[in-house]
Amino acid sequence: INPPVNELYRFNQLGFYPSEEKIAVLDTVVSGPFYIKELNSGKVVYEGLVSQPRLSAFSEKETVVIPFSQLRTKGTYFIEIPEVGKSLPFEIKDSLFSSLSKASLKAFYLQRSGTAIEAEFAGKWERPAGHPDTLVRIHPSAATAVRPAESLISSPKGWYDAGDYNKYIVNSGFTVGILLSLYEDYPQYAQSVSVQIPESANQTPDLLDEIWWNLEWMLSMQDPSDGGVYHKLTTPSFEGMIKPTECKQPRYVIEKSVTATLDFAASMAQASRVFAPFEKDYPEVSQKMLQASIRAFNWALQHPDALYNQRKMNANFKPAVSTGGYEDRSATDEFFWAATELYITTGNDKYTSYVKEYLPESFILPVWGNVSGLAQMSLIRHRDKLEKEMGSLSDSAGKQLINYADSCLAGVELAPYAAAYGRSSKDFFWGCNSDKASNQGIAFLYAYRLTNDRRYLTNALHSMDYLLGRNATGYCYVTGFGHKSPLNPHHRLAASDGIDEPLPGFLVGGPNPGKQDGCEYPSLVPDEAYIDILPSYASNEIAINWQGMFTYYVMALDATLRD
Ligand code: 9MR
Repeated sequence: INPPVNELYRFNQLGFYPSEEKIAVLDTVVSGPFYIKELNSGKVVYEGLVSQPRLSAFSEKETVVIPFSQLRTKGTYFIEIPEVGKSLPFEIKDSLFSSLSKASLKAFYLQRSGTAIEAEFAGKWERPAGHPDTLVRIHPSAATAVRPAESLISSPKGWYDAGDYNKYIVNSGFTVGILLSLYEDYPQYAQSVSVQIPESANQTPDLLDEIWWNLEWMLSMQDPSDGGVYHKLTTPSFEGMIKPTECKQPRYVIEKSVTATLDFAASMAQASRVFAPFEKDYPEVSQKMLQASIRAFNWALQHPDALYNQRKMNANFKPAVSTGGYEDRSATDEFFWAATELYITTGNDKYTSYVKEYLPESFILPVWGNVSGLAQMSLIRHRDKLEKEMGSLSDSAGKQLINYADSCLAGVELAPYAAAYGRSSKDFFWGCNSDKASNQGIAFLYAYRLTNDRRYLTNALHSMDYLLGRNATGYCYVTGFGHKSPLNPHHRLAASDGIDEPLPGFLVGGPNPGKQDGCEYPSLVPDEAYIDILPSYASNEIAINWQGMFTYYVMALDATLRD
């Protein structure tokens, strides 16, 4: 008799590396033996005992762990526990993350605004150009004598922010920052990755070509007369779930803000040093970005209180704007990031006082609303060229990061899904798959690079296993990957293209008991509060900042573990 396939088996749906840890989880309690069988022959290749039950810290859920790290032979297998049934098949193989890595970067190409997406690069996801953004209006909140309200500027290209079609500087700067950090941390790897985009034939790595698509747009968001940067380029309200070419609402640039201007300054300073060796394809951009960064930083020094507040803005100016706010209560972390990147790029001591003043007391996971972690990562990364005081600030940032990683590992042996991530109800909120799971995974990778302690690398892999299937919903949270992945992400490009499969390679936001979208979720247990339906923007959207963190995370693992 053939026992039925049972989806209570949860594991990384991409499979396992031959020589790394291999763990599956059963989403219920049994005891006794499990068997790993070869798919074709049904032959038992490994047997072991399931763990003691592990209890969730915030739900009634109990799991058992199925460890089979000693099985190191490449092949295709399934798990079988007599009283439960069989699992779906999985592979043990090399280069586990190479196609996911490429797809995660390629997703940015698919997200490009203002250009036709060609079949040569995107296959069936080709589409005509939309949102040229060559005639963008100055919103009254952004008007000056030189650029009066309703006058026009050109601000093309860039990536669409997320499921919506707007372009927001805060989130763009953050995304560019984490992707540039990926390049700076793994330059050889990044140079070896080609993802077939229109620029692939040039001498510059595809990762940087893709980043340039967005940097070029960002440069056009700086007011040439004073150096301040518009907070966003947006329609007054969100468009419907329609194609780019069907969008008719006017597009505006909205008032300058200190957070947008500083995120711009930071990412431009970082980009300036990263692009310097690629003058052949990008002549003069390095200097141009540095000048833009310095001007932006100076504007921010003169307007430290220019925090974007959409409600206040709407009380004073028309048309009212209801799209993404990316509001912030403080710009000290943005000052810290911008000053750090400007210091690293220029060596100019004038920036050190801000770095000293704003250095936090602990490591802070970088998210769009708090960018300190990007600065801390840059300080750590550039330790060798930092002198005296800056060098010791870098050392303390390194210690803070290791302390953070260690704090995540306390009690991890008893984690119900055998990962540091996902053990606390606080791990689940809007965008948590990136802002917490991927982010923490990256912190483990940093701790590994700083210490060479393999425990950190293993835990980085475990949190990736979590995202790719070893979790409470059984989803592999990346479109187009795994046997159960999101089919209906909140993504206008995917919803309107008439193609059944979503655009591939995108990480979705993840479980979020806050359910701000008002959808009917199957459960409000924190790690189960996820629903794969189009309207669920609070659990099932995609976004460039989330994608940027995820791309860093999967590419860094690929770079570290590929043979
Ligand atoms: O990623 C943002 C998340 O941290 C916030 O909690 C949420 C509500 O303000 O907004 C998210 O960003 C959205 C943005 O405002 C508009 N584009 C879609 C973004 C992802 O949902």
